[in-house]
Amino acid sequence: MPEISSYGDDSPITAFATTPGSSALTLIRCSGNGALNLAEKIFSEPEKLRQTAGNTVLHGWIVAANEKIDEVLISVFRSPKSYTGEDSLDISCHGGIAAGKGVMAALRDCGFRDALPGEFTFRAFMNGKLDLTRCESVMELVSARTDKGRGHAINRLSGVLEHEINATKKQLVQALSGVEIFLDYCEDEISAPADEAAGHFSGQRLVQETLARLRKLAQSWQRERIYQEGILAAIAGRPNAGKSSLFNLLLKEERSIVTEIPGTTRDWIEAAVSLEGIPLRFADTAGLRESLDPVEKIGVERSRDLLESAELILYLIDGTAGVTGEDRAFITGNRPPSQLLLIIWNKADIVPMPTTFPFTANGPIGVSAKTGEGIAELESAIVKTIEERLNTADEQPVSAAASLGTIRQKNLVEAVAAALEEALVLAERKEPLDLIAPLLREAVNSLGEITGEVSTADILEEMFSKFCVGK
Ligand SMILES: Nc1nc2c(ncn2[C@@H]2O[C@H](COP(=O)(O)OP(=O)(O)OP(=O)(O)O)[C@@H](O)[C@H]2O)c(=O)[nH]1
Ligand SMILES: [Mg+2]
Repeated sequence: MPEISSYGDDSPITAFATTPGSSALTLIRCSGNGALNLAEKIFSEPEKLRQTAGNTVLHGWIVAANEKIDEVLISVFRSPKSYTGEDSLDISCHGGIAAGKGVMAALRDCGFRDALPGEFTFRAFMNGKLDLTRCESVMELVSARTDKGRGHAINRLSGVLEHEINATKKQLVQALSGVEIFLDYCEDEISAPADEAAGHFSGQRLVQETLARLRKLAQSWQRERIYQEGILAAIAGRPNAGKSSLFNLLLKEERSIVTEIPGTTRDWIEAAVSLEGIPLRFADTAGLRESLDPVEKIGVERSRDLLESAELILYLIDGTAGVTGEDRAFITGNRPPSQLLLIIWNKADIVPMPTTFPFTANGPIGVSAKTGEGIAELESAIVKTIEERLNTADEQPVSAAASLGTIRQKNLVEAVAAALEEALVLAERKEPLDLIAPLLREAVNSLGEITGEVSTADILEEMFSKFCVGK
């Protein structure tokens, strides 16, 4: 097999589109110049394959060295009507490990090479089938963890973000055109259009509008990031407060060890759960206390580090011990400014939650991790706490449902906004237009980078290499 270190050729490639394992079917994808001709060599019906129209399905056998490897269905796509824009085949083999492996070996032997990560989508981009925002949404879709995450990715796959970016770019190009005309006129020493000649940048209003649109878009990332990565919610409290019991209850499985011995949990553990479409990563931590036991000590240190990075802390008070000095110190102490905190009174089955507390904080909510009492209320409070934070972040909601899907897009949108802000400051100061023009050009360029209209081989390779193989 040839050593291919970079994307960019159109040779026939193949990859598993499904993970080989115990399943009814395995799907293998093939694409590239000459892919159909190569496949003829190992298909029991070569003539049919040669003559068939695109978008058809053929039944037959994969045969190698006169041996039937598997009975398959081949979906045939002819260029340009395929995902990649090239001649392509999807081979449905029997599931399990052996059938797929056998077919894959036959494909390699007849000349297909293994696809690089994301190479099919890369080719779709190069052949003008998808812009970069849609390519990225393909990956988002594959890794979407909740229905909402899926919905947002589908929006971008249908081009909502691409259209929004192109619309803002159009506005900006319009603003830039007045400046460019002036600069051209200057070169030719011909008199300029009135506005620009008087030193006024006539596109200020357009730039302001574009900037407002981009700011909304940049804000959408905060919500989007949460749908993609989830929120880290750490359960904290003194030893024996019932953290592991609550963790298990929220997960609906016995993941963490629960005993009546304080200091049971040593190393923190994490598990993913979705609450009303919000993906959460709950972490059970070691009970916070000064310990002489070297192992527990390390566990507590590691838990404290985790608590620093958590976006939400569920702080458990052991109802049977009441609010201790350590509880109060944690609740009223310094924490990262963006960190959310929800106070929980546990063991309410033994000691009901008091009506007043010696601190003000979000909550408290009375629960019993033993009987399940109050857990539904706790789950609603968690969702509400996160939603409130998201709503403050979304002071200007993204009306057109266009939202950003990747940090790459977010960085570029912010770069565009920064350039436009600077351009507006210069325009306000009535600075010469040849200082404003480069900023506007830079902004237009960065918008083009978002959709991939402007791109370099390095950027593309870096981006697609993060995709999974077979996509
Ligand atoms: N009655 C009652 N007992 C509880 C409740 N929650 C936990 N317990 C008991 O309290 C003890 C400690 O529970 P854990 O969940 O292990 O407490 P923890 O906070 O994880 O403790 P460490 O890992 O040692 O920090 C166990 O015996 C639990 O059965 C509750 O709501 N009510
Ligand atoms: Mg524990």
